[in-house]
Amino acid sequence: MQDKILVIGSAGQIGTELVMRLRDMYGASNVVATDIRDAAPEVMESGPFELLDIMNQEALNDLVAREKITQIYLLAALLSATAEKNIELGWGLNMRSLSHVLDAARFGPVKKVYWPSSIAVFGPTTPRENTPQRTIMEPNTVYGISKLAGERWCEYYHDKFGVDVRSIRYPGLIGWKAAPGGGTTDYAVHIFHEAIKEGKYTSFLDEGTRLPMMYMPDAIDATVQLMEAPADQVKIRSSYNVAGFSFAPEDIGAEVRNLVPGFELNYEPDYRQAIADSWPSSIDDSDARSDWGWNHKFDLKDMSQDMFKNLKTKYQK
Ligand code: NAD
Ligand code: AKB
Repeated sequence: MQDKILVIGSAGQIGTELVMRLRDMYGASNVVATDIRDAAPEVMESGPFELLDIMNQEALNDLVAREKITQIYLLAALLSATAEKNIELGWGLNMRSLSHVLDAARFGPVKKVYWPSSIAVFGPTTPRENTPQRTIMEPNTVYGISKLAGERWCEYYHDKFGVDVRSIRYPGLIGWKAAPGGGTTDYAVHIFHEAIKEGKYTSFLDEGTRLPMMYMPDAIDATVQLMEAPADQVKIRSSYNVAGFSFAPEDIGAEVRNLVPGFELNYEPDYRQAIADSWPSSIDDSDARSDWGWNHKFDLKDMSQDMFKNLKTKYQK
């Protein structure tokens, strides 16, 4: 039977790109994009789009039944910086959305669920370099606590109720198609926009703040690769570490300067610095590589060149 896919949060940074990839793979009419706000024109015009508030469990269940949904990708969440400013909404949205979707698979016709976790599950007591899959996890942000709790629920629903739920701990994601949604790693996207528009950028993270990052095409590849893997290759049902490359603001600044001569980078760290300081600098993703063949393609230089080329074209239109 042809899978019918529901994407929740499809107006966001990841959804904007993931919906288009899923429509290429499964056929446009088989991917129902939803959000609480309008999505990018290409998402809304290339296939079905509906407004859906994931806090409304009945609306979710109605849509799943009406559209005969068999797979759900849950992307709605408050990210680290925004959640830290709104604790109740961060915790409420991040936890209830997941419980509504997991129950749609436990009690309903949904066969497979994708839910992203984050490097934010780690905390200040976690080993920072080459952070292992299994290690000390004491996150000290609302977002990180919600992601760690979410991972435990995913494993629980898989082990107790047989729900085929799959997850990746994304690092900071960098893409040119959609704006980032309120994370601590967003500076690595803003820097390209400001370099092209103004020739300078003031980073809200300080010099020396080295974090794990990934270019969006690699993140989308990892996501669909994990979802397509045979179930017996998906040995971790909490969430997989995946890595691309790591850098600090001055490293990406140097790459940007190669593309925009004279580019000026300044630093004004704010409350997001403490969040970044609690996260790993680099990630060991050997389980993802050996279990389902994950391999990243882009490094810092490739990513910077591709981002610059695409954004420059976008601004010239
Ligand atoms: P985003 O903020 O860009 O998009 C989230 C989308 O969810 C938005 O379009 C928003 O309108 C929608 N949304 C909010 N409340 C909703 C509700 N009640 N019902 C339906 N939709 C709602 O986020 P993103 O960057 O696309 O991230 C998607 C997922 O990936 C999140 O779980 C996030 O934690 C995770 N993640 C992202 C990154 C990253 O760097 N982007 C890194 C690690 C993990
Ligand atoms: C954020 O900064 O909140 C996200 C993430 C790493 O989860 N980009």
